[in-house]
Amino acid sequence: YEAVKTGIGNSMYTGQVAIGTAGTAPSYTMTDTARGDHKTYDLNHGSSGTGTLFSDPDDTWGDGTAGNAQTAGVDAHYGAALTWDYYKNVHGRSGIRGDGVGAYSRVHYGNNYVNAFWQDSCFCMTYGDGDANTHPLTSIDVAAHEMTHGVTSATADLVYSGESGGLNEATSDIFAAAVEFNADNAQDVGDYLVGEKIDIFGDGTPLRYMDEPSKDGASKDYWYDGLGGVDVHYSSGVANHFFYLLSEGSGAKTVNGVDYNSPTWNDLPVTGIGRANAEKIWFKALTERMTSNTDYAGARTATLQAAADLFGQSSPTYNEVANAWAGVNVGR
Ligand code: ASN
Ligand code: ZN
Repeated sequence: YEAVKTGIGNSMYTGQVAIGTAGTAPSYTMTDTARGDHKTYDLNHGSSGTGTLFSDPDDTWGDGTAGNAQTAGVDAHYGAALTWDYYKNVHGRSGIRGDGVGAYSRVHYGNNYVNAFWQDSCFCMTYGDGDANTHPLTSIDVAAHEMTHGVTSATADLVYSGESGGLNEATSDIFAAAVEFNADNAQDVGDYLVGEKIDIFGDGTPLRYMDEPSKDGASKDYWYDGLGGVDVHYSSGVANHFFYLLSEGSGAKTVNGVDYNSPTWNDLPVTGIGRANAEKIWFKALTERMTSNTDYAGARTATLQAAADLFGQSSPTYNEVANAWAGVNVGR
């Protein structure tokens, strides 16, 4: 038994945060003993292997700038911890597979690499440093998005193409938002935007908008025959939109200082059931009802079954699930 150490991390996007570390002076490592020994490694611009496990003599990590190699490690390690805590505290799931075993993170992948990704093969996630190696893709929502790909693989295992691929991507965006809201970090408050911190476009706009996905110029707001032929990062828009409508309702609303305005396909209103209920429904549907080839019609059935199990088939909550799907042109 080794007592849990708590290091101090100076992150890029979330200020000063506590991170789980292991060891004793002068050789601490970025190993989160409270969360399945999740480790974070420095690829130092390489693109294979695990590079070097982050280590530090005084357990104070990073300086909040991209110029310090530890900084991106702090953000990735913190994002993994928040995601672990979310699944544990909100859904009673211990780790990605529910077996208490941590994954690992790799940062500083390649050069000017503007992406992040999950791999089942290593049970790990990897982050580039972004444009000019100065915008690491290590925000809370991106970390939660990637780690959730692991959860999806371990559960519904939605095939990453066609409509199931869009549902796979949406699941990552939905729980990315959920983790960010639940993190309650003053420097990165929860929102229904994805990637607003990493500034991929250089103009402060996010990667994706859940209230009206088409605002990104490519994502789809509503189901149509042919949606399965669209890139999974855009066909996800329909389920992201469903989740927003179900959580917050249609029309204009401000949440944590961000203005949203969510339309519906049928112009009928949807009354929000609250984020916490919507999260429970999507998680139960993902882990108990969806399978690898679930499509949008199947996702509707799966979430209605989950809502019936959780709230009852004659509950107002169940009816709003149907209304939110109708609002995105699924099963009207
Ligand atoms: N960042 C992307 C994602 O997680 C990488 C990919 O296209 N798989 O969706
Ligand atoms: Zn993804």
